[in-house]
Amino acid sequence: MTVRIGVIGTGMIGEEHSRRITQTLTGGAIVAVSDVNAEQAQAVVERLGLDARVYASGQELIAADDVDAVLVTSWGPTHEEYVLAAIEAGKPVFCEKPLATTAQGCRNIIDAEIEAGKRLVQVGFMRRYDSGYQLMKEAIGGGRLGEPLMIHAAHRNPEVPERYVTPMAIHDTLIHELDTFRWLLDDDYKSAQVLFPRKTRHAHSKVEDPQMVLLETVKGVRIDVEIFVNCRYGYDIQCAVVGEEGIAHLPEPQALQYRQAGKLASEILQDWKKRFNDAFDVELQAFIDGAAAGQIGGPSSWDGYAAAIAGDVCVKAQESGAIEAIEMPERPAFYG
Ligand code: NAD
Ligand code: ISE
Repeated sequence: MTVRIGVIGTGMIGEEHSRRITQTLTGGAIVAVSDVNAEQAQAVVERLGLDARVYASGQELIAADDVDAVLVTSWGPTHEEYVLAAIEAGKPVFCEKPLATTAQGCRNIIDAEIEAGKRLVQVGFMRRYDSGYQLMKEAIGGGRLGEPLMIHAAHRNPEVPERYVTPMAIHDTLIHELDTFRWLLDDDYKSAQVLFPRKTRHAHSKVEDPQMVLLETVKGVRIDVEIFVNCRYGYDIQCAVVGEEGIAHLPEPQALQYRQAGKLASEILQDWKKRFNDAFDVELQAFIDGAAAGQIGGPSSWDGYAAAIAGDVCVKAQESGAIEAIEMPERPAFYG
């Protein structure tokens, strides 16, 4: 069975995901697209050679009889409305991060999904599908490291545009780590603090850069994450889990080593698309297979909600400079 997919939001990642579903993955076909910028949607149809109808609105696309499943890849503030509409229509929906821009928005989605009686939402936290992070999870779960005690991590981008402002370091960037560490450790957060080191001269006036986020989990694991979005040299994701019996480091992306001109060197990626290319493939294949089987798995609405709650507290901590408490409501049995 081919899962007939409608894509809402045909910008950068909407096009990327449409390309991979059409050219790399199996079992799915893009039959519908929609974007507030209709010309943009039409251009993607033409560039990718899709046999897809362009809908004037996301709501019409969701309601279409020949759309079995929905991809929401529009701007964050529009996600909640589309995910709710897909749940209402009983259609599986893959939603890029963030699930919603407020914790309340995520809660609304959870309530609707529970009301619908089955999981329909997969959130685009693709790091869970990255082979390096999966090895780390196995090492932690298998007890090889003993109990995890600390995580040292970094999320570095070469540069960010003018529209990237201080809270985006949390909502746009750290949000991936906020999900990944909960998943790696099978734990939740208890507190957050954000420190601002000396600012790089490469950052524009509306963004504090770099930032250091300090998290504590319920089980007492201490985590430090450096967010440095104008680091200049490349896109660099680092993670080391320190356990009682040893340390596990996230593998570096595969790269040739050169011995040349008196130097030993290897290239550093510049772009998150390449760094997580394989993870995006695996996550979307899982969504297509889940939609075909009527069984959606992977990062859930609850995970989107948990990351949003922690993210909101981190933004509060940016503003207060204090250690702020993170309180997670009890997880409904529906989410296992
Ligand atoms: P983008 O600006 O390139 O594309 C977003 C598209 O959504 C635009 O074409 C815009 O016209 C369209 N849009 C806006 N409002 C809409 C509406 N109401 N209905 C339909 N379309 C609408 O942005 P992007 O970089 O592709 O990011 C899109 C989403 O994907 C964001 O939520 C972003 O956080 C997420 N994202 C995730 C990753 C990841 O690593 N998982 C990476 C990049 C972006
Ligand atoms: C971007 O929005 C993403 O989601 C990428 O995965 C992330 O690493 C990058 O820093 C963000 O800008």
